[in-house]
Amino acid sequence: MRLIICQNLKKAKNLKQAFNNKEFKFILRWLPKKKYYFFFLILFVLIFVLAWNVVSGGYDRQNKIILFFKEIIPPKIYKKARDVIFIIPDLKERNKFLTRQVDKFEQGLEGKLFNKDVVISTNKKKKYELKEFYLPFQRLDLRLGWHGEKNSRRAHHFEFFQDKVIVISGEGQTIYFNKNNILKKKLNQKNIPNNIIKILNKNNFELIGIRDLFIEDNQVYFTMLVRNSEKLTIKVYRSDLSFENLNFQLFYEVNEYWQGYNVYSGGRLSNFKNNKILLSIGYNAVPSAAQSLESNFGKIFAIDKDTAKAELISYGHRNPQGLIYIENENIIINTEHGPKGGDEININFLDKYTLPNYGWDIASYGTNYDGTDESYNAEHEGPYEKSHEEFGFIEPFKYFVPSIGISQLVYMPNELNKDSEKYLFVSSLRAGSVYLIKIDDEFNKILDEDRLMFLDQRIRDIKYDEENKVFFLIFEVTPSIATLKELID
Ligand SMILES: [Ca+2]
Repeated sequence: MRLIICQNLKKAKNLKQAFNNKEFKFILRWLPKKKYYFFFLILFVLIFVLAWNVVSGGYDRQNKIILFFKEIIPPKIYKKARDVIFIIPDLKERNKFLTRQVDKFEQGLEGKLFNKDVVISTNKKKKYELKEFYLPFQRLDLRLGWHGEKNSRRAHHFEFFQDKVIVISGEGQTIYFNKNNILKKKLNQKNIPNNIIKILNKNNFELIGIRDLFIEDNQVYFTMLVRNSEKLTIKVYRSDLSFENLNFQLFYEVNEYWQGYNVYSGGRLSNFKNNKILLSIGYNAVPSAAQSLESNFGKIFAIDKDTAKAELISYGHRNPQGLIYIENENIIINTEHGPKGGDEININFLDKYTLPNYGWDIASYGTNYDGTDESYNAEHEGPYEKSHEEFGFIEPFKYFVPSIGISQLVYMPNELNKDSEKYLFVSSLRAGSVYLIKIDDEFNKILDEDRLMFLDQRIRDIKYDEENKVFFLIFEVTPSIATLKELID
């Protein structure tokens, strides 16, 4: 309609002629009566807001309406719409983001507190105080997409050690700060020199990314993905703990390679029992590997801290990027990314199972990214099986469709919660949320679910500090160290 009016205005020699035009009079007759204007105005605003949500990054990845529109509109079109129709809101958002980047850059290693907010859970309306402190690391570039290889070096991880927090950047920079500085306006971060770049240069490795940091018995471990003459692999390094200098040595390597960068590497470390630590390895886009006992991919291993001998604990994993061991219960809980849909929380009851199989790449509640549903497994034709149990696999304790981009989790035993119940706090990248999952005493049932949502954030790592009664998180878009403390009314 606007187009016709504009065309008429162009054609007409003067305004009077334009408004006398037959076509224009026709339009006028069909224009809604005054009382409908308000309705149309609201409709227009709604469409504008919805469309902005579809084209911008700032929407809830669990919102089914927006996801539906995203599904039917090709990415090229909504990216074009973002750059043309929504240029002003887009630039405004971009400007806000870049201003924050400059602020982060200029404050150096201060670890400045730059955001304070109250977040209310969606279901139970629990209130949490959120604080965000700068991390002096590079931002995740959302416009590259989460699978951009550069973003692989922008996932950062942290660990507590006594009264300190140690953080490793995706590029291997190590820093620390005093835990109690979260009560102040600055974390006052300090750099710890390390030999990671030396290791890379000496071995002619290209760094693909750091996948976890873990501390036990005064030793620091980290996992690293490297490219070595065109092939990729995963390695674990270890150093005596020091705040002056970290001198890492090779601790464990799988000596198995995959071609081409992908995001299915796993790489989490966790405490375990019998002088061992746990390591998760993803399937690395190698078909059938997760189901094959000949391959290290798609597995969770326990590695002896003295001999570095690996014991296979479980298999059939896709991309396990969350991993904990609960000593009192003798269970391992891992999270893993599904394909499109089908993110999982899996429980390994060590007293009950021997070498459990979690089903990938035969069973999954998700489908392939391209919309097809053909299983990757060479011996299993046709779509992924939904039921795990029917095929002798362990059913996920919980699965998420659509995917939340599941990352790390924290177990909160009864004594740490106000209601004296058990909880899992599960962080997510895609959904920018922490899920509060109330579970029964036997880890068999979900009693209740709640969610804390942080729009425009991706949460890579989460841990609970009992001393300050706060969760520490890593948000990777700015990036920042965030803290979450429940507010008691
Ligand atoms: Ca599974």
